[in-house]
Amino acid sequence: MSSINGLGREGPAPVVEDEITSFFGSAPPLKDSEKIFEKLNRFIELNSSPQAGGDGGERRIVCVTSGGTTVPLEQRCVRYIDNFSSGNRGAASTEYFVKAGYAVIFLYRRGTCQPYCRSLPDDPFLECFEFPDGSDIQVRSSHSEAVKRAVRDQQAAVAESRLLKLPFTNIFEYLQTLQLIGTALKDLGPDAMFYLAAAVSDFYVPWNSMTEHKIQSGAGPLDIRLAQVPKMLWVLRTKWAPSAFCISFKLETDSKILLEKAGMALRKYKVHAVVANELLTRKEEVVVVSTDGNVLVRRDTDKPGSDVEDPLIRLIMDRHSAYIKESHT
Ligand code: 9Z3
Repeated sequence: MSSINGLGREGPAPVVEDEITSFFGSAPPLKDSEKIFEKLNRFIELNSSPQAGGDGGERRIVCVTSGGTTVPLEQRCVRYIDNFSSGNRGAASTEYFVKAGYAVIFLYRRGTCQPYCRSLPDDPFLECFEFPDGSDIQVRSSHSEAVKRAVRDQQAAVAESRLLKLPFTNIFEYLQTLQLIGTALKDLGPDAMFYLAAAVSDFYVPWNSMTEHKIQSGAGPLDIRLAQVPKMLWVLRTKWAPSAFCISFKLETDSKILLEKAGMALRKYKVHAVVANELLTRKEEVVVVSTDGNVLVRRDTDKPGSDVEDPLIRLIMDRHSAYIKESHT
């Protein structure tokens, strides 16, 4: 049987499944996995009730991943390899999804950009407050509007159960938490979406071949063999949440290969679209690559402070609506 979202026979070889089993089998246990699971199910339940959508419908839920994963080199980690991502894309996209009525599970790298904090200074907590003439602490007038907006919007999103934040640092935590989210969202079928903006490591050191203690520099030059991280997109699309609408991202620094690589990812994983972006221009424009063709999405340069995520999320939401409609016919 074929379906609009099934991977069918073209999916990657079954060897991927063995790699995935071995990745999860050898990974250190996810801390607080039961609490995370409970939080997730509560959030999904609250947003799946007929009242949640407001106009009688259920609220759509999107998992936005954000920030880069680390690859530890030691079990008691002192050194790690990192992946570039400030988290701005994920944070901005989350704000636009919430504004549009989605409930967002924000799976983010600790310490990266957070929703509603983008207009605050880099070190918001310390920069935003002052003690005028020895009186009590207060928000600096120059930051007052931005702080009020950030606090109000973030608290409203959390109070209305529209935002659930789940942190990760390394590749193990990221993929284990994504698996929990994927399986928890399975029953939502096409109403669920994955928007995978996190920069995920391609290579890692398997936990059982990693040294426990800090690598000693006295031992001379270091040779490390990195294994390939199994392509979890495949398992997300075929097993965890096969009916969910799925958007992945492709980042390149060479514009000449970007669209070709995005097209390859689209065909290989049968995601519903790949958002292709180049490192230097990622805040200005992206190309949404899908079987309907390529769409260039640009930030509105006439509007100061506008985000490329504004038109991008509108386009993705329209595609999601069409997908839900198609899935029900
Ligand atoms: C992206 O391409 C994101 O748009 C950025 C956002 C990481 C460029 P910032 O967080 O940047 O706003 O600073 N994310 C996906 C990157 C990635 O690792 N993609 C993999 C690939 O290109 C596929 S999962 O192969």
